[in-house]
Amino acid sequence: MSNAKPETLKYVPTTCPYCGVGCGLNLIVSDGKAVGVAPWQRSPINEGKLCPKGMTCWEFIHSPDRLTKPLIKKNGKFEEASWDEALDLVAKKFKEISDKNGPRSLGFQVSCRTPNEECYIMQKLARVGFKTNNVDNCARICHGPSVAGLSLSFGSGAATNPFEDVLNSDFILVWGSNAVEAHPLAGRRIAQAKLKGIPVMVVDPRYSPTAKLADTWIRFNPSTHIALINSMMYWIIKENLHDKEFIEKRTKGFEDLKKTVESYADVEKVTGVPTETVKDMARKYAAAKNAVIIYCLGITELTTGTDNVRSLGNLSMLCGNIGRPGVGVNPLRGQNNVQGACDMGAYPNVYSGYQKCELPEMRKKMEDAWGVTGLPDWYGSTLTEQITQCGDPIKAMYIFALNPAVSYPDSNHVKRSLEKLDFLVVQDIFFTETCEYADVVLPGASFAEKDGTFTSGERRINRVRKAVNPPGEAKEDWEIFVLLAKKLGLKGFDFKSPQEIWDDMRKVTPSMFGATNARIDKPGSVHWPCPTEEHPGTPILHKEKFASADGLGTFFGIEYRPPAEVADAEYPFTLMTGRLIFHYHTRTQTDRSKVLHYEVPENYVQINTEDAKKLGIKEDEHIKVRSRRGETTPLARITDDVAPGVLYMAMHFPNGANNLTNTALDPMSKMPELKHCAVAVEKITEAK
Ligand SMILES: Nc1nc2c(c(=O)[nH]1)N[C@H]1C(S)=C(S)[C@@H](COP(=O)(O)OP(=O)(O)OC[C@H]3O[C@@H](n4cnc5c(=O)[nH]c(N)nc54)[C@H](O)[C@@H]3O)O[C@H]1N2
Ligand SMILES: Nc1nc2c(c(=O)[nH]1)N[C@H]1C(S)=C(S)[C@@H](COP(=O)(O)OP(=O)(O)OC[C@H]3O[C@@H](n4cnc5c(=O)[nH]c(N)nc54)[C@H](O)[C@@H]3O)O[C@H]1N2
Ligand code: SF4
Ligand SMILES: [Mo]
Repeated sequence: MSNAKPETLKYVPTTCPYCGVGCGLNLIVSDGKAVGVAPWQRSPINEGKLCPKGMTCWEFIHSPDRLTKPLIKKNGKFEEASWDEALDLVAKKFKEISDKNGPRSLGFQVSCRTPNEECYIMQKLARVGFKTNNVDNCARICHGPSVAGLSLSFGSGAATNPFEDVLNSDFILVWGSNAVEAHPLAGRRIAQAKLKGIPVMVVDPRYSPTAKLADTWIRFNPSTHIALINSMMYWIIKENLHDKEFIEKRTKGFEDLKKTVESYADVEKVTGVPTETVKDMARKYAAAKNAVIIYCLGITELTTGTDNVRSLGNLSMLCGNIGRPGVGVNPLRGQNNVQGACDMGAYPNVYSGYQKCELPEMRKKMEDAWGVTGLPDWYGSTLTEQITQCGDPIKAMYIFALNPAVSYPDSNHVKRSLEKLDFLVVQDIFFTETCEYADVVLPGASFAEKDGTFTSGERRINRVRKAVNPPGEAKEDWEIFVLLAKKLGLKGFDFKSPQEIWDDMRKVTPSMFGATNARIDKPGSVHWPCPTEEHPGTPILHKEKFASADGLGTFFGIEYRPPAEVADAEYPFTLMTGRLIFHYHTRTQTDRSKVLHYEVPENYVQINTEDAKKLGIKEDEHIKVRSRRGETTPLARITDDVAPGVLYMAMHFPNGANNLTNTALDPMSKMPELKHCAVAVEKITEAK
């Protein structure tokens, strides 16, 4: 906190703008400026505690680098423009391109960082204004496989239980999640559970900080989840430890699963895990009265993402671990509002509340509510498909609070694609690497400068409150969409506040109808589904029956498949990518905090001691890492936390991990394989 005089301080309770835990905090305001953060003791989520990112989230707000005026590119150079000029140009170009080339020629990329109200209004603008379903959000490259997989298994794509519920469990299985660094205040619940004596098992190819917290750490070969889970299930069935009553009453498809897992007794060759260890994992999970699974991107960001998620669904149902306190399958949702962006219908095939665009009765309902005709029934292009389609058929794109030039796979491909567009709008709070490719850059407002809601990973709708004004001429993002809709002559966008947008959404969304503005204004708010104003909200899903049409959970027999690109003689290392506690994604915000920048100022890669020795690589020297798609030169960090042949690099740095990653997609969710590709490592010689 800076040294402002205490008598002028105002405390504004709001929600952390970073991860999906959704911690409550107070922004401290003095003379119209955010000057610090103070704990908000009444938040039931974090009970007054915050991680380093939450504590420092006030620092970027008044950064001199903030965008303060609209920018228009003229003759290759950006020039400041008025709002009228910039929005007239956006409206004209989008209209022209859509009139000439049709609805598939536009791409709308929606953020997961911004409030629900802004996600909702952007997808409404795309659908009403341009009759396109080319609308997607960055859950696609995050927990898209969770939405797809859990919907198939349980009928709903969301986490089943709240974070603090791990304290009611008898066994905590953490799989492909580094919660201690990526969701520290959910990680705190796991640490609390451990102190209570509840056993914690972490399954991760890397000895991550979360693995270090566990009672048991299981190392396995990267991306061999399905083989390992199938083998656990083989031994659970073989030793008759499965919950027959649950299987019979509440599920279908068990025979298919049983048949599939029969060939998975011994998976050591594939997974690297000895059979005795698998048996032990199986017994521990099955013996617990209540066992919970917590997972994250180690499961989802692979071409087998949806199948990995369904495999965890299989495991939980096999032991009856669904529908009560202390059990469940919980994806730790990533961004502050990734749950919300999906809930709001920023998706190519659903409206808010996952109401399907393909169903004529749904389209009719939305057409009546929105006062339009001809809403599209087709499945739109996903986030990374839109990138591949730049030039043909996509000619114009609107990127709202995303930084694809750094965060999407194969950065060189992303940049080449963006160059093919006739017209690109980027709406951000900073001039990002992606802005370079824009024709118009629009300055939005940060979380501290507007009202609204973020929905956390436990489906809790948390309040975001305006504490300060946006800098210069920057505008609240929802307002930018209202102004643009006016320029386009659209009806149904005459909103005066985010609360009015929320009510517009509520009216058409049965699962959220009861979550009124008044209710979500209270500490603790409400968890959707919340269909009526009297409904208490739903912290735990699938209690009596699953959310599927027939009320049953579905087992799927799933065979193991290797990743799209595996190490070979030319590219002998497996690269895993992920996060560090001190940075958030492309660092636009965290790197503008002095504290966080100081902790990790430069990119590095973890390499095993033996490998470093063989290659003559020393601690903290720059090395070259190459893949079929590009290269990067991070510092080397030598450690046994990664196995020989495996590297780990954070995704935070430009021209870093994503210069190397692969665009191959999971066929079901269209998730790119961000967590696995083959690379070569070279020492950089003196002569260079
Ligand atoms: N500090 C910080 N916190 C964040 C974010 C951030 O940028 N910074 N981002 C937020 C977002 S959007 C998300 S989605 C979450 C992500 O949260 P996490 O998924 O927990 O974070 P990651 O570090 O990406 O990956 C987790 C772990 O997956 C492991 N892993 C497990 N199995 C496999 C496998 O088979 N193959 C590979 N390659 N890796 C495996 C890696 O070793 C890594 O430790 O974090 C959120 N929180
Ligand atoms: N290799 C590899 N790549 C990955 C991952 C990985 O694990 N490995 N993880 C993937 C995952 S899970 C995710 S979620 C993505 C994240 O990818 P992105 O969402 O592209 O990353 P961010 O840096 O969070 O970008 C958000 C942008 O929004 C801006 N912004 C923030 N708040 C506001 C606001 O209120 N208004 C406006 N207008 N702008 C705002 C920020 O300045 C920033 O530029 O990255 C993915 N990429
Ligand atoms: S755990 Fe997540 S929500 Fe909580 S303070 Fe840290 S980044 Fe913010
Ligand atoms: Mo994410």
